[in-house]
Amino acid sequence: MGKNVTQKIIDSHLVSGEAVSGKEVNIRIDQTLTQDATGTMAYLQFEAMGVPKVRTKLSVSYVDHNTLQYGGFENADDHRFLQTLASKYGIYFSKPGNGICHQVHLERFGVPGQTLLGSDSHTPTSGGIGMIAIGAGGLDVAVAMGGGAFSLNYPKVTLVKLKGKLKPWVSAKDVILELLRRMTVKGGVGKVIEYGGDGVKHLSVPERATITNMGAELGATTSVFPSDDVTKEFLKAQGRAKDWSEINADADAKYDEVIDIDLAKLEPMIAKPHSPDAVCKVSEIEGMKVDQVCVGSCTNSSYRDMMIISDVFKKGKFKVHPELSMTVSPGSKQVLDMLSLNKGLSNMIEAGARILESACGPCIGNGQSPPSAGVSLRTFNRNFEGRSGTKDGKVFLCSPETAAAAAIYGVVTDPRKLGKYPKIKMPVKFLVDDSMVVPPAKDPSKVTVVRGPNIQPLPKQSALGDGLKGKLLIKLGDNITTDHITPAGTWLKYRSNVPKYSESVFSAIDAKFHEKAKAAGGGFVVGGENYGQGSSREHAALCPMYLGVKAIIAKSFARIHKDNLVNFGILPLTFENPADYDAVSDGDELELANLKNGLAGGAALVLKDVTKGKEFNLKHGYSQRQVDTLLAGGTLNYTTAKGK
Ligand code: MIC
Ligand code: SF4
Repeated sequence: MGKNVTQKIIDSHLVSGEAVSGKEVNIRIDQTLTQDATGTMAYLQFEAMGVPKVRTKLSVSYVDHNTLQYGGFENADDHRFLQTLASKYGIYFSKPGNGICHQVHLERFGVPGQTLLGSDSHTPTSGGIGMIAIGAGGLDVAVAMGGGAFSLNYPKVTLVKLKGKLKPWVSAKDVILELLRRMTVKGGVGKVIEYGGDGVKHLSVPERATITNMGAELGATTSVFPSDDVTKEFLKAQGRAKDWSEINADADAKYDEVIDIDLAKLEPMIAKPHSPDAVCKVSEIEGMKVDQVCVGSCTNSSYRDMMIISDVFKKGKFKVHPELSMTVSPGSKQVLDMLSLNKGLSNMIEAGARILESACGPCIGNGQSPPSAGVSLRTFNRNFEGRSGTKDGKVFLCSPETAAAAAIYGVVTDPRKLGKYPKIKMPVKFLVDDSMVVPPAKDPSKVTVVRGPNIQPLPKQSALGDGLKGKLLIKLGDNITTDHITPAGTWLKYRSNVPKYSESVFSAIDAKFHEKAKAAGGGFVVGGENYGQGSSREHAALCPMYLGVKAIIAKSFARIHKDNLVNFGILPLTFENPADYDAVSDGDELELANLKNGLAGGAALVLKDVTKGKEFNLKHGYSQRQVDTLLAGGTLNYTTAKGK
């Protein structure tokens, strides 16, 4: 039987397990990437494994999240730690300013047909180039760097069949927003979203990458495009023709689900606050006053996206509206360099746009937070409440075209009103200058890893006993994001300092949570559907673990977060009957007895609400590996014990 693109790549990397959807398999990882905000922990974990040099084909350590922190040594210390560590262990180091990890990886390192594991949830961006690129917690990436396989549930594969061609002023972002509208933020769980159909050939690699990037918001394992002539041209233009190989689905390939999208019928779309799936047509909210516009992020910061903005402003045709603040963050040094050479940058500067560094910036709440109750239109991928740094800020997600229209008129405007659509040609040759990528040392013995005071040791977890007891510390609703659990923004500088960062846990919901949790000696957390959606940051498990959280009981979990909880020895459990969620209350005394038997499947896993005098059945769905990991108190304990 024929195979689809997903199966071809996963199956050729299978180390163990059966290729049956839903079953756990282990795959070999060719490449890894980390970014600074998750990287410091990942490398501390890698160091703890005692491996002298990475065992991947390629590993890259990027600095893009926390590049320009206000006042203090923490960032610079982190960067120095990351750079010296990379040099010592055979890892390429992409300096701050070289660009956003996903954009740079697509341009300079991604190879069709290979697997990539990244400690950032938008790692699937490289699916645009025909890779199986998966986001994971730093610990999983550390294991992969050490040559270990990556465990995942063999996915279901959804074919998104693209037909025809996009109309002027409608672009790749509108495709993924339409998909989010149809599938919701949970619609992709357990699936790889594979793109096919005759519409694929009309999309350039960066456009494909916009789509695969935001597949993360569907909750998908990853998203992938075939590797075809368009991919070949892109790699050739990057001076990497030798990295190309063709990967197409076989004619008789099977899919678990097929979704049709007629590109020609799509209109400009926009996601309303506070969820990437709250999507409507731009025309439905036209006229709403906009306070700021931000262009950039790993979703929409390619040369093509920047040139759209530049062209709209060309020759002083339009200016940024006087009551609005517009920022532009080109995705990489390559993009910025090319814009500065072809004067694309001066069109933007002349129009009044503020040019920011090639980094994540406002996307992660690092600067340009909206004014109080202000409206911000962003070409980014996440608009979770408070993520921008302004609690009552209203963030909308849209294409660069829609962002440009709003920047000019100061109100939400259908970009089709802007007149003639700029024709942006993909460069035949990109400007290639990798001087901000530092290769690893030839002689690692000469390199000393430098650790400033912000680099704190990893906290430890003890092995699981047979029972857990404690208070229900906090009861939460549906779609709790990792930004709720461990916020970024001004807290980012403490990513290497778990004791300090733990003070941020649930701070937007209950500022005293960390004190309460500590005073109670830890306890339980209850959540609704899709608990832990969003980021891959393992701090969302590590910090609650530090505060003594023992188990999270929810209606359902987001994939990466669930894996992170297991990695750090916190039990992610679900209610057998979701209605039982309503029966428990904040402050209840909870008890989980006979755990070992329950986890082994020998007995029901029963949650006792001592306060209410009630009992509820729970489910776990762990693989044997996960049970063993939890019993050992997390992956580090488990792998160390296995190694003995
Ligand atoms: C994000 O977009 O939420 C981040 C910041 O890139 C995270 C990683 C992190 O929290 O450091 C992600 O997407 O995984
Ligand atoms: Fe950076 Fe934003 Fe992309 Fe996360 S989503 S990697 S913060 S640009």
